[in-house]
Amino acid sequence: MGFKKFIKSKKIFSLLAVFMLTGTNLLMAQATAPATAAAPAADDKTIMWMGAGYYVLLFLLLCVVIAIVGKILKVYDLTRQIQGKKELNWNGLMAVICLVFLVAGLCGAYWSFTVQGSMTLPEAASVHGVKIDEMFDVTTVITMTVFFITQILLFTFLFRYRHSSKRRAHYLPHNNTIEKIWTIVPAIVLTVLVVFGFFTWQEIMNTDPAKGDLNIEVTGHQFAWELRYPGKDGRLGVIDYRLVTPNNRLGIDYKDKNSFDDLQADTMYLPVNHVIRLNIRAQDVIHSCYMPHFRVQLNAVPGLPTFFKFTPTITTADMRNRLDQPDFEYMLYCNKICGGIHYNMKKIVRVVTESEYQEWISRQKPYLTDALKKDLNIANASQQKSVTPNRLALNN
Ligand SMILES: [Cu+2]
Repeated sequence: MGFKKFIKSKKIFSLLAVFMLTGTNLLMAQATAPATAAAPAADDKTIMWMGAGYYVLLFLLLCVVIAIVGKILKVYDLTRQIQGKKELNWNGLMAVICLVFLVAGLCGAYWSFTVQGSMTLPEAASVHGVKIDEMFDVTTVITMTVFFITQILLFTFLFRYRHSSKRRAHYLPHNNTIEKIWTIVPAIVLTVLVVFGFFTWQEIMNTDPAKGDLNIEVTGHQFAWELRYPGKDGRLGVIDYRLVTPNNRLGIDYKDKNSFDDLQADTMYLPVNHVIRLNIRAQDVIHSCYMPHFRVQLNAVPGLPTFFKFTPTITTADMRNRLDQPDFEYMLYCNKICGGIHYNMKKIVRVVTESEYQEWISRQKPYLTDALKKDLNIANASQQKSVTPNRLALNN
């Protein structure tokens, strides 16, 4: 086979497509659960290979079935023609296939709503989360109504107005009324949705900076989140990126007296029904602060401190009871693929009662560690040393 013929060969391309499909399937396949003692890693690999192979085979089988049905119909049509009978009505057949496709598609849409729809978002555990869900539901109902009406119309029209030698197609070059309807109706619906979204967003973001909001700082860096809580003053000290050192990872400026009682924490504790102001920062690349249960998501952008206010409404203990999962935890994730170990950027979030929160916060360690104190003293001493000779020089 010549080279030109070889690269034009459909069979070669089909095989290549199958190999690429298999490869992609294998590369993208992820084990659903981490390897445990009961199901070691080797078993996971076998499941992955079997899963990928199964779908490739299923796809090939479907192609073969379609090809065979097509060939059988073709042979049937040719036989009828040889016998001098009327040839097969391909237009009618296509019209029926359109109806079958409509029914199968609607069943598929129903299946994806009932099976996958329940996986979209967990129960909202914050005040504004309920409003966001309402907005989501309204948008879904409107778009799905349009989806079902248009799909049913599209395929039933294809069936109803299939080609017929007894009928001539109606030529409709332009109709202003139709143009107006399909421009104005979606414009009104979209305007309502956008205005609805705008007011909800305003309500969430433009709250008064009331006293008593709990300020928590969350700083993203490759690849972890750092938490900082204010001390008794309720205020977080100023940060300056130029002050970042191994012992002062956030670059806290100790010229600001609010900094001295700041606390560091490993788990994010939130008192229930308390307004939380999450101050979001990033140190290197863009991260995204994502807490799905609270419907909180905001990018963490280097050099652009931002915040998100929310009020958690369900304690971790309550949620464990509701879900009947004794080890359930709320989580803070990074929702921006920020590098190789992006998946590692998660923190446990615990919503507790006010008294539990007070007890927990009293046990947290100050950010100003002994090592950092030592660092700061060393810095002061060296500064003094460098200043003294200059003064002497000036005096001379
Ligand atoms: Cu990240």
